[in-house]
Amino acid sequence: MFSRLVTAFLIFAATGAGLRAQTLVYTNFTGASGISRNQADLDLVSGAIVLASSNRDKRGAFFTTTQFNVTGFSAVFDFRISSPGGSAFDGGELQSGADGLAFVIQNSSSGSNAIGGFGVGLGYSGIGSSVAVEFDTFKNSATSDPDTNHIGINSNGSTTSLATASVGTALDGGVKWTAWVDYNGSTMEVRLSQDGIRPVSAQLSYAIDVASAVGSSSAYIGFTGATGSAYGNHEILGFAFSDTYLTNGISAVPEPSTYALMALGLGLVGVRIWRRRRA
Ligand SMILES: [Ca+2]
Ligand SMILES: [Ca+2]
Repeated sequence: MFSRLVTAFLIFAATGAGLRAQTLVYTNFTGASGISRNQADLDLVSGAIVLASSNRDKRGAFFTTTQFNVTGFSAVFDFRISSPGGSAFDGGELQSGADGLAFVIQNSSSGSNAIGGFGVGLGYSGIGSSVAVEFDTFKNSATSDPDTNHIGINSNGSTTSLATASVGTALDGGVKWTAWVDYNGSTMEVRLSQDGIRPVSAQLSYAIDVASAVGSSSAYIGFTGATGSAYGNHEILGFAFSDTYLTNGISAVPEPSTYALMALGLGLVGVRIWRRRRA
């Protein structure tokens, strides 16, 4: 019940000499404001956003309707890929389950309405001025995929990755994954786990100038996903983003009750700082 009331917040917490860090939190997406859903569905029961359902040739995306600083940031999100099915040949292999999803930072001409290609495109292909972290469950020879279960860092709407890492456990096994993407201004790190605990070491790390890649110090933040002849159900369950890099990342997508307490705590801190400066 409470989770239906608490969906999305913007916190503006005072940091240092007048700088303001923006934190975006979606404990789920029921009644969520501040995002544009582009061919992606809201699951009214769970509050998840379904980027692409377990059917042929689906694609979907959602992005923030405002831009956030991307010169340094920390993000965490929960996702689930379930019901892998269908089949398609690629590279001489008959595969089932496809195609995956991506966390996307973009400043394309379509803005918050951006959506990319089906299938191998992961709903991301063609979205220019962008950087993406892909979670890819289908091995495409056209994009030099290393295997049927990997993560990668991509840019400028290309699904041929700049760097990849194989994942040992099936991404589309129907279990909730938590993923962390942290960018300190020079290196992007990706972590993921099924126990909700942020791994000490990154599974994938890549040096990249995000501001140059998107052509701006700020960009729209969101997700894309797609299916082809093979398919799966691709959901984003929750998402939190800080437009300031945090050394230890964001530990988890806050639970609705925890988040209400955290927001209250930050509010009180803000009041204290203000009073001290006025005194
Ligand atoms: Ca692929
Ligand atoms: Ca790939």
